[in-house]
Amino acid sequence: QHWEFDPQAGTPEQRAQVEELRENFANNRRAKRQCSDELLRLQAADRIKAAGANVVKDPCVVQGRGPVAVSQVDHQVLCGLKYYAALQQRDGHWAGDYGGPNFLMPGMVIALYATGALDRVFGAEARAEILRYHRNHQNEDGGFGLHIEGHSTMFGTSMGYCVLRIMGADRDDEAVAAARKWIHDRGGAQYNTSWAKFWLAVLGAYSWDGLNPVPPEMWLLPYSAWTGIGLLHPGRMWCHVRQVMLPMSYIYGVRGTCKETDLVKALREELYPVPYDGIDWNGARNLCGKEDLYFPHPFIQDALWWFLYKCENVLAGSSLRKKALKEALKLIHYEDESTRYIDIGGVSKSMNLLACWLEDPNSEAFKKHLARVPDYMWVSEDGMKMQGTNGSQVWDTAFSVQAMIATGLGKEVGDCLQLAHQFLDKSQITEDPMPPLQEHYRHISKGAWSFSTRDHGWPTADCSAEALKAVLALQTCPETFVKQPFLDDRLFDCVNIILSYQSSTGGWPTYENTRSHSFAENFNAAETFSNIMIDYDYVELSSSCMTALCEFRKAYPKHRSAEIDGALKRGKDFIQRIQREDGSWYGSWGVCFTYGTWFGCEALAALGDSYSTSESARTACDFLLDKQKEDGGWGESYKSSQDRVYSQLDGDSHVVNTAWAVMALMAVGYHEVHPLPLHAAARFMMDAQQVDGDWPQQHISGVFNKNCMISFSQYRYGEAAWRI
Ligand code: LAN
Repeated sequence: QHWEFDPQAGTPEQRAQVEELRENFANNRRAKRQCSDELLRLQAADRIKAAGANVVKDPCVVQGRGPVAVSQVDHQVLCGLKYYAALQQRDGHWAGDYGGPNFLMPGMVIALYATGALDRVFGAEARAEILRYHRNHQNEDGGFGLHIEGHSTMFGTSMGYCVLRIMGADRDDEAVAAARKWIHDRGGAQYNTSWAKFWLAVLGAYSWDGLNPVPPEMWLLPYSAWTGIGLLHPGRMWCHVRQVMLPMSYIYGVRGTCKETDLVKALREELYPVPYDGIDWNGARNLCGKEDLYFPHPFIQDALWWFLYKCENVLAGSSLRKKALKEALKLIHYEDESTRYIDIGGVSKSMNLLACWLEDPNSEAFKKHLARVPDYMWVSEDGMKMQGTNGSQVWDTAFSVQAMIATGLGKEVGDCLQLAHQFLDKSQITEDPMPPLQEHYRHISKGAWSFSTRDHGWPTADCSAEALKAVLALQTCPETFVKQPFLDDRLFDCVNIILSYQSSTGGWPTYENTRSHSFAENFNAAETFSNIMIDYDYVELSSSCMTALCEFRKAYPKHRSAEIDGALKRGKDFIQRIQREDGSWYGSWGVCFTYGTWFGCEALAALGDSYSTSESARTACDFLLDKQKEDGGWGESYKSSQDRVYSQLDGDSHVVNTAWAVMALMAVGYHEVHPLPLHAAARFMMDAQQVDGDWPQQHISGVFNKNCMISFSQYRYGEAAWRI
C-alpha cells in the first residue's frame, strides 16, 4: 500500500498534513536523516485515535532523581502498547521503513532503463517520489553517501547522479550540478568501486574494459575442497555475495549494455572531467576514491585480476564461455523460481531482472520480475526508496510479539497477538527449495522462517529462532488464547534447522553453514564492504538460536534433548570465547557493541549465568555501565561498527541503544544488585516517549558488512520500556 501511495487520497486535512510532513523532513534533513515513517502513522491515524494511547507524564517521575513510580511505568507501557498495536497491518505483521543504503535504487533504475521497462514500472508519481528521495538525501557538499547518514562517496554520488538524470532532472538542475562538481573535484567517476563501475558499464557510461573481470567460468570450477581452488568456488561463498556474483558474471560475460541513447551520451560527458574517449580503461580498473575505500584489495587479488584480464581475450566468445553462461543462467532461473522472483536481496534482484531480459526480452521470466519490483519499494515522507530486502516482516513481528508479551499486559492486545500468530503461521517455510539442493548450493529450508516473507523463502538461523520464540511465547502465555496452535512437527522442523546450522566452532552463521575459509576474504572485490566472502558465526545469531533452544526445551523437554544440551554447551563456549577483553561483544547487524552485548548477555542468562555468579556477565555489565551517559541512556555512533571501537554518539542518548543496554543488564540480573542505573535509564526512555505513545526516530540502527548502515525503524518502539 505504500508503493501505491496516492497523494490525492485522504481528506484535504490529511493531504495538508502530508505536505507539511514532507516539508518538515526536507527542512530538517540535515539534522535527522532517517525518516520516522510518518506516512505509515498517518494511515493508521484513526486506529491510533481509537486505541486512545495518549501519554500523560507525571512531572515528578520525569524530573525526580529517585526510583520511577511503578504506576507511571504501567501507564506509559500501556500507551505504547496500544499505539503499537494500532500500527499492525491487516495480515498481522508490522511494516516499517527498511531503507538506508543509497546504492540499491540506482541499480534498479539503471536495469529498468536498460531494458526499456522503466515507465512500465514507475509511473509519474513514483518517479517524483524517487526524485524527492534523492534530493532529500543529498549531502551538503553535493555528494551522496553509501547510506543516508554517511559521508559522500563516489559510489553514492555517481549512482545518485544517474538516478537524478534518468528520472528527468536536467544537466543544470541545482542538485545535479552540485553532484557533478563533487565528482569532478575528485577526478571523475572512474575513481569508483567495482559495483558502481559495473552499473555504469551496463548503462554504457563506462567501458567494460575498465572492470576487473567477473568471469562466469567461476561456476565451472571444481567444488571439492581437496582441489584447493574449490575453496574459492562461488558456491562456498556467503549467499548474498554468491547471488550478486551470479548475475554479475552473466551480464559481464555477455557485456549486457544499454542502447546508446542521448542521455547515455550526455552521461559519458558529464561524469568525467576528461574526454571519455581518452580514458585509460585498463588503468581505471583499480582506481577507487579515498572516500569509498574501506577494504583495499590485497596484492594477491590484484594479481589475480591482472591474470584474468589477460585471459579475457581468449575466454570471451569461446565455447567454455558459452557453457559457463548456460550454467549461470540455470542458477539464475533457479533463484528466481525459488523466491517467486523476489530474489535474496536488492542488489541481485535488479541484476537477475536484467539477466532475464538479456536472455530474452519477451520472456515470462522478465515479466514475472517486473511484477515483483514493487515488493522492494517503500514510500515515506522522504520519498520512495528501495529496501535492502522485500521488507523485514517476520523479524519485526517476532520481536514485537515477544515485547508485547513481556509487558505482562498481553490481554490488552489479545486480538492483535492472535493476528500476529496467524501471520507467523502463514510465513513459516514448510518445504525445501526444489531438489537437488546441493547442485544449487542451497541449505535445507523446511521449518525455517525468512527475514521477510514466505515467498522470499531464504531461511535464516536467527529469524527462525526469534519466530520460534514468538510462537512458543504466544502458545504458552496464559493471557493469549491462541486459537490454532502449531502442530508439534512444525516446531520440531524449526528446531531441526536451527541445530543444522551450528558450526564446529559452536557458533551460528546467518543463512548457511560456513563452507570455506576466511582466506577467501582476500578476494573480496567490493571495496566498500568487509567480511562478505563467507558466512561467519556471529554472537547475535548464536544467542538467538541458543535462547530459542532453551525456550523450546522448556516446552518439549524430551525432544532431541541430548543434542540440544550439547549444542547449548558448545554455544556457550563459543559466546564466551568471542567476548572481548573489555566485556563487550561486537555486534555485526546492529549498532554495535550495545547490540552485540545485549545478545551476549541474553545467551549467558538463558544458560543460568548472572551478574552475581559469572565473571563473563559481570565484565559485560561493567562495560555497559561504563558507557551510560549523563541523561541515563546509552547512545552509540555507527562509527563503532566501522572502526570496531566503541564510539559515543554526540548529544542525547538513543532510545534503541538504551533499550538494548537495559535488556542486557536486566537479563543477567544486574538490577537486582544495583537498581539505580536502570531507573535512570527508564526515566530517560519514559521521558523520550511522545504524547501519542511512539518513540522518536533517531539515528540509523542497523548495519551490514561493517560499513553500510540500514534502517530498522521498528526498533525504536522501546521494548525495554515495556519490559521494565
Ligand atoms: C540483513 C537484514 C537482516 C539481518 C539479520 C536477521 C538482522 C541478521 O541477524 C542476520 C543477517 C540479516 C538477514 C541480513 C543480511 C544482509 C542483508 C540481507 C541485510 C543487512 C539486509 C540487506 C543486506 C544485503 C546483503 C544488502 C545487499 C548488499 C550486499 C553486500 C549484497
